[in-house]
Amino acid sequence: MSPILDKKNLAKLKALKNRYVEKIIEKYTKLCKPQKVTVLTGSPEDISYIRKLAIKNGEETPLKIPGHTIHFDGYFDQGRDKENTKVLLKKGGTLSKSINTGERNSCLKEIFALLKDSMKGKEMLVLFYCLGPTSSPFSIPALQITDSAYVAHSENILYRQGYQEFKRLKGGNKFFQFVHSAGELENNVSKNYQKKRVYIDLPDNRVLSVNNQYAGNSVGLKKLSLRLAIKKADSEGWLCEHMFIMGARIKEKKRVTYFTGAFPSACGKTSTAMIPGGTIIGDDIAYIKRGGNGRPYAVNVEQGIFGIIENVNSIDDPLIYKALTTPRELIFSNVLVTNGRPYWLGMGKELPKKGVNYAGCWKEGDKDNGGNEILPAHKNARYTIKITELPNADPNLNNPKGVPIAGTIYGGRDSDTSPPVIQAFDWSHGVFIGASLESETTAATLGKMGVRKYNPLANLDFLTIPLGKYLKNHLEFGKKLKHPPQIFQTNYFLKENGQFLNQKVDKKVWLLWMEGRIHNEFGALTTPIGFFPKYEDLVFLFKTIFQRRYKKEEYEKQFALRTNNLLAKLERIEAIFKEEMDIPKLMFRQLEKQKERLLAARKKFPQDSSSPFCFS
Ligand code: OXD
Ligand code: MN
Repeated sequence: MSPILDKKNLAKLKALKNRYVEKIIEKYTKLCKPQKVTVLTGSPEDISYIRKLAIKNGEETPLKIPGHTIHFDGYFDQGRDKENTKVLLKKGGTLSKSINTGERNSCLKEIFALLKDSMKGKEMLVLFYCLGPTSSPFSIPALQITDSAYVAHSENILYRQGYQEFKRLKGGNKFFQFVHSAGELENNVSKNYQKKRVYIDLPDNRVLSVNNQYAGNSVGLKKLSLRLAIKKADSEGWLCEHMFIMGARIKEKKRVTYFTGAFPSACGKTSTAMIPGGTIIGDDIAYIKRGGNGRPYAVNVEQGIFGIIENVNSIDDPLIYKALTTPRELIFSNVLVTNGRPYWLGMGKELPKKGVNYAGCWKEGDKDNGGNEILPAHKNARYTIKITELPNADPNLNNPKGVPIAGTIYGGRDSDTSPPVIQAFDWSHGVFIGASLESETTAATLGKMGVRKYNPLANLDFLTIPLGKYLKNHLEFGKKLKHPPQIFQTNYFLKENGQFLNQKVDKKVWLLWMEGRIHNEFGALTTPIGFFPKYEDLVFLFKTIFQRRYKKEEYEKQFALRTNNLLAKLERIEAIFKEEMDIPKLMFRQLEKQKERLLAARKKFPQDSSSPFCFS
């Protein structure tokens, strides 16, 4: 071992009795040449050390409220970088058209060259975590190497500690590894952002990431581990999904019904997981396995939230807003800071006209080099918090067995096609609904916003197996379940003349309708695209939940069957399916059947959109 690993740190490493781990540390100490290596075991002292180091290094600055800090990512590092994130493949290997890939040998050569000497003068942090609850059939140990105390601090909040899990490996190599360097820094942000690279190396269960800080690119256990776990799930027969897990609770009936939900980021995912009256297990990534009783069980891979802060305000997200404005451990990123207080877009307050933000010292009207106005806070600004800091944390958050899933929701940002909520006819129709998900792009990824993009199961950005194989796995997983979850689709973003047709809070009505459907408490209308809620049931739900009169005109607009738009969507999906390899035949059959049903409806009701009252 190298002399930069002192006795104390060496002892922590040696206690694991794991040659694989030691070899990895040796390899990257030699390559990245840090000034010193610190091994962290997740003890309270080590956790506190990281908190302080992030501040000492200037990666975070304390704010006025105790426990709160602010971190800034570079101006060009404000979202997941799809272009520079690649799955490495052997020469000649292929995946789906939409998955960004690179030739393994040349990409490894490139990234090792970028990592070379990248930690000179810096401290290498070696951390051990567990994806999923500890001591559980779901647990995957994960080793993180990074030169960023902000990354380590974020992981200490977002993930369960895993030093003991590594001991349980008894010298084995069944763990994921993540190597990250922010690279050379200028004003505390990665200077060489043009050389930002995130390479996913499946054969070695590792991801290498360099010249970035934004957590979606740098925090190994978040979206980087998702890619490795999708491959692992594929080979072991379970599902790894970009899904929240939440419990819908009906107090009077003492009933909890667990849902998973896949939404592209910034499309209402966290706010659905946080619907008032329910309890949250996770807002982003779920592992799902078959239980012995024929039901699917899910765990949250994480224990915290790296949430989008835009529009979090005391009316729409009261619990998160309260947590963000009272003392506790929490990291803000890329918000505006003025006099030690954080400000963000849509917080329900007037924002100061100057302060410090992701562009540096900022004042209203400032423009970037391209002449674009710099907003006070970034649209993808975030907060990082432990779920247990929220009063609605579900009691089963850390249950090693997971929770039984009765419903799955697919949701996208769709201004003109799908109604606010529908139920699939059955599992394979539900998989088809998920496989046809489209969504308008948001600030969570770099690039233009508001462009309609295909995003099957909201997981396309993270797939490391061909789309066809991924869909086949879903179909088979459901087929083997005695009690497959009911599948639903939601759309909170339907518009008319540029105005949203729904209020944000309406999602609670849709959730409780879905919950009631699972328990056979509501009827439904059979339409060409699935089951629709009946008007009278929604009247009842709006009245009991919000004491609001739900008008017939609202229902008719929201639940109109937009036949032409739905048919146009099917055409787009069919073209995509045809370009992919091996899309299961069943998906094409579902598509054909849906098209036939829509054409039959158009014959009967030839106008562009038909009222839901046409169906029974
Ligand atoms: C996220 C994302 O941060 O999907 O969850 O971008
Ligand atoms: Mn996500």
